Amino acid sequence: MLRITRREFLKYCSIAAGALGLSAGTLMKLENAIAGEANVDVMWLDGAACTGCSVSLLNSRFYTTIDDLLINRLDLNYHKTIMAAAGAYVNEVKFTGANALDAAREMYNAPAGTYVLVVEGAVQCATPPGSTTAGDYCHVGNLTGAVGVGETMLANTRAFASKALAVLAVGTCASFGGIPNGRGSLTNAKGLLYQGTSFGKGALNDSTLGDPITTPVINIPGCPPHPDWIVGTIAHILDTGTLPPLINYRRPVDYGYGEYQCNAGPCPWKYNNAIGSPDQNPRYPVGDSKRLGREKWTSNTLGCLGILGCKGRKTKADCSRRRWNTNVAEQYGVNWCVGSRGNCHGCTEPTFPDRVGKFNTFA
Ligand code: FSX
Ligand code: SF4
Repeated sequence: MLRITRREFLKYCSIAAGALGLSAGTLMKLENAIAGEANVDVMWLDGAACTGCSVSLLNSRFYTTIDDLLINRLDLNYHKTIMAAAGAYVNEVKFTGANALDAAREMYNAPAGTYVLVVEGAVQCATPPGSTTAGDYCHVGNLTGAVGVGETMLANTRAFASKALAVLAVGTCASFGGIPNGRGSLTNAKGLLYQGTSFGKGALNDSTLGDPITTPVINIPGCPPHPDWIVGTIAHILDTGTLPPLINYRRPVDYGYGEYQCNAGPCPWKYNNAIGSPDQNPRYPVGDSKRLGREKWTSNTLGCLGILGCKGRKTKADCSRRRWNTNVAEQYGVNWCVGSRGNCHGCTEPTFPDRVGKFNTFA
């Protein structure tokens, strides 16, 4: 559960009302629902994913630490990976006076628009052989307690999303389908609003799965997303009472989702390309690509990795500027994939993993 003051929440609701399409009547209901209460619930669901998004979140440092978030700003009661209890204890057994399953059901049964839903991982929508239930590839339990919702990630995600105030799709899987939707997948894994680049093919808005769900969705792609992108988006909502400005694919503009990696930092190799060398490829400004391949781990003078398959020139994010793994508040991190001479794999893009191109190219 996310805990903010009642005053902050009401301020958020009224300022965000236009963006969220909340009517005055809904706002009134919200005010009444939380009268005397000081918290807004956050439900975190995970489907088909490696859980790297949660692990990345735990590394938060730039804006604030995860300890500060959980102690002072958020009260995250339902997150199956980081809850103290796991497995049957979470959903079946009372522990320390609270039952996470009850908490989830309470959130679901509260008046509409009183919680935020976070989704990590793709939603698998296919009907497996021998089953008659769409989404039967991924079960998360009957978290709503409502008759007929069932246990699949698909059913739970749609049910919680339909009543949420807003939804954060954390990671490329939840945004676009990501690796679970890679070539050869049998499970019809989808993001919430998109499958790859196709809007209207997501788990919430594909009309073959039921009526489209219109709750506002913010996509924070990346495999995994940088912790600052997740925490910064949450902090923006809490601190300003507004949704962050979004650009294409409903991504927050603040984290470089409008800039190519080559330019955002800029990439240190971009201006280090043996300029003037007769071997230089003017399109991907590199020198001797065989030498580049052979020596990429040991030399820092060999220029752009584009010819080896680096996707920085078609991938939008600010890794090249923000970098990862800072241990100091408000200071950018120490390195990023390309900074350590590994190709950018295009993990923030809706075309990831197959349609951004081969991971590596050996010339
Ligand atoms: Fe996906 Fe998150 Fe990649 Fe993993 O769970 S965006 S596979 S880093 O962690 O959803
Ligand atoms: Fe840097 Fe890769 Fe862009 Fe080349 S393609 S400038 S190595 S991010």
